[in-house]
Amino acid sequence: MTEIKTACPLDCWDACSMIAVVKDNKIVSLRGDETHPVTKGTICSRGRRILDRTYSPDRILTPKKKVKGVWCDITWDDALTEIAEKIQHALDAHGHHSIFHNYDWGSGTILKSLNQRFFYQLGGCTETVGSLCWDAGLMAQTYDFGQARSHHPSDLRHARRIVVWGRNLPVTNMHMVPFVREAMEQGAELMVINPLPTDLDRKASVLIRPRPGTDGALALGALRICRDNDWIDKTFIDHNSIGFAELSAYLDSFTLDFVSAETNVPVHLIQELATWYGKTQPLSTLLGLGLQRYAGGGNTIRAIDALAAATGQIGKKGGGVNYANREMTQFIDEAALTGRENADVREFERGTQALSIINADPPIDLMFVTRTNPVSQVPNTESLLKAYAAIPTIVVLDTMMTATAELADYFLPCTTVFEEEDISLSTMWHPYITFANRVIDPEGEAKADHEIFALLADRLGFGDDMHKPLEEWFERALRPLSRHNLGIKDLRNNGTLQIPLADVPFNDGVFVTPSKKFEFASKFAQRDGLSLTASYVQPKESMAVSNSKGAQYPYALLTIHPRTSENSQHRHWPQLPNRPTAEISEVIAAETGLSTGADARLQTPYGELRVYIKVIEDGHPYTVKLESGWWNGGMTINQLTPVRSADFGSQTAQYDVSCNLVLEA
Ligand SMILES: Nc1nc2c(c(=O)[nH]1)N[C@H]1C(S)=C(S)[C@@H](COP(=O)(O)OP(=O)(O)OC[C@H]3O[C@@H](n4cnc5c(=O)[nH]c(N)nc54)[C@H](O)[C@@H]3O)O[C@H]1N2
Ligand SMILES: Nc1nc2c(c(=O)[nH]1)N[C@H]1C(S)=C(S)[C@@H](COP(=O)(O)OP(=O)(O)OC[C@H]3O[C@@H](n4cnc5c(=O)[nH]c(N)nc54)[C@H](O)[C@@H]3O)O[C@H]1N2
Ligand code: SF4
Ligand SMILES: [Mo]
Repeated sequence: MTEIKTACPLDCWDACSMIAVVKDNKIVSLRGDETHPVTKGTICSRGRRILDRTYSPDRILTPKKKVKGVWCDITWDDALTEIAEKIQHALDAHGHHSIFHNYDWGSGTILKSLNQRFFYQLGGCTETVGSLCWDAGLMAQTYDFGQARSHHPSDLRHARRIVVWGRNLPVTNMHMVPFVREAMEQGAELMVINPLPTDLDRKASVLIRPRPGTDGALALGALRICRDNDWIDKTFIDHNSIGFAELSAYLDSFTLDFVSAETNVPVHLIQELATWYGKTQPLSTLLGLGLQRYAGGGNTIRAIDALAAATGQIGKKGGGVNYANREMTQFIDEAALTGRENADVREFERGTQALSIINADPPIDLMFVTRTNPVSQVPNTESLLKAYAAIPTIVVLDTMMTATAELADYFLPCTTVFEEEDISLSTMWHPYITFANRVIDPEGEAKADHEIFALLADRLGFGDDMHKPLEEWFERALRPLSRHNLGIKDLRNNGTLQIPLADVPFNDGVFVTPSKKFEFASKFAQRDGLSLTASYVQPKESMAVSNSKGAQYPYALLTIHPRTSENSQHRHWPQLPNRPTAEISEVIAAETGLSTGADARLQTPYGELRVYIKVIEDGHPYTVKLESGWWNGGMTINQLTPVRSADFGSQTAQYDVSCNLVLEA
């Protein structure tokens, strides 16, 4: 038996390192790596299930080609030769923009950037940009701070109060929980702001259940109270920020009555929120991604940034508005792997890709899908299915059949992390990267993505560019670390390496904005056609919620991240339910006559899905919870969601949707 260190590649806050126990080229067990400074030996069920997926009977281990609607076996040689011919044909007929690389972050390791390199070496391609995930918040923090940065996890112990604002911490970021517990053992208090219950709520001394999509009004209302009571940090405002006067002028309309009506939050809790920020030092805000998936999602994050900055919570131990850790990207040179410089790329936003495909000129001849399952995960499945039906050839690289692969013409089986050598990192939270050793030889005929693309490149005449020793790619990617005398050798030796970032971002009072100050008023935002300061943008659909009796869609629908699956990846463990479960409040149960176990139709303006009902006791009374990621027999959760963009970045607003529930006759 040997123990080999590897890492979880999933698109997750935690980026755990793992230890695989191997005997005769077979992994006999998998556990968390006790030596990881943050994740300390525990992994979640999603990480564990990468092992189940590796050995699953459902895994596809040979290339497949669909012939007259039926999947048939094909050799690698034939599959790659046929696909290369199709690429050449598309290039000759319509140029490189007719080849569409549809990718996302289903696996977040460094070498996956080589997938893009292949397409750029064709001269360019069409590729997906924008985000189903976090872009509105990233953009907001770029306007305010210059970059989204997070405190080192261990810094939380300095916080006197912690506000978990729209992050489902025990489910999506479980390794943060011990840090919260430690801070609380030292006396910190906890507030949770979330329309839906979370497992953290019982630890909280204050719970706020806003109407979905209205947190911007809540933050601005609290800031107005702080300003009116002089609970603001004048030194920070005068010396380290610009634009507070402009924001302050806008705050007057955020009266308690207005904010309470808008957010459904009682007046005393708005006041409580203001005292938390205004009268506590230091207070740490742990922001999630859920609250920016609305029409006004970017402005919501700017409003929360402003509340924390004006009350002096920035640049201090135990403070910060912790959303993401984009500073990490300065040390990982992705561009050195993608080689984009001379490529001519046409960009389709992920969320609006259906329309872009339909209207494309030149048209899309060939679509490659890597590291994503868009049919399940992109809002408004119906429009996507129509668009994909018009694409002559679809090639999917994956390990198992997915809602998207079902539509493909070729399925190319790729390896799991255990069968590859790579580097895992996350830019969502902590500053540690881990070397993922190759633990076993690939099962069946599976190949790593970069190998598949290198073999295709051989057939198109640029194989030399893609077939470099992996060490060379690692060195190129980690070159920025050399200014700290660190590199791939240190990573290999240590297994896990800390990227040298400050534990407390902006502790010198210097920001990376154009003014080098925190920008309550951002000229960059204005340049992008947005308001100078944070403003409140109502959600498009949930305003009808609880306001209009008899509305066709009287409830808000939140399709949040699933507890036991990474997006759509583990939706069939332990067993694929024939339909998903919608959690509803007692108020909705009373209004609709639905009870736990009932079979219902969940309707939105965009589609309908049969669901089972579970009545829960807590949460915003007019909000329905459904976990995303479920798909089955051509049905997905996203058939209920709209093609809608948030205000900032190229972010989808898939939580900004209303619904109704009807008992199935
Ligand atoms: N178990 C599990 N963990 C995951 C993932 C997974 O699929 N499963 N996915 C990973 C990925 S890709 C991501 S992006 C992250 C996401 O991590 P999170 O941001 O924690 O998760 P989300 O499900 O996006 O939404 C977070 C919370 O936002 C709340 N929320 C929704 N709307 C509002 C609102 O208007 N106001 C407020 N205050 N709260 C609101 C939801 O109720 C939910 O509890 O998780 C990662 N971790
Ligand atoms: N309604 C609703 N929709 C959502 C969300 C929501 O909360 N609600 N969340 C959004 C968010 S935050 C995100 S990040 C997206 C996620 O959207 P996706 O990234 O599409 O999500 P996954 O379901 O994780 O699909 C990843 C796919 O990549 C495959 N894969 C994994 N590793 C590799 C690899 O190394 N190579 C290749 N070729 N394939 C690999 C997996 O098997 C899986 O099929 O979904 C978004 N969609
Ligand atoms: S999914 Fe996240 S928490 Fe789970 S093992 Fe992977 S990195 Fe760790
Ligand atoms: Mo995400």
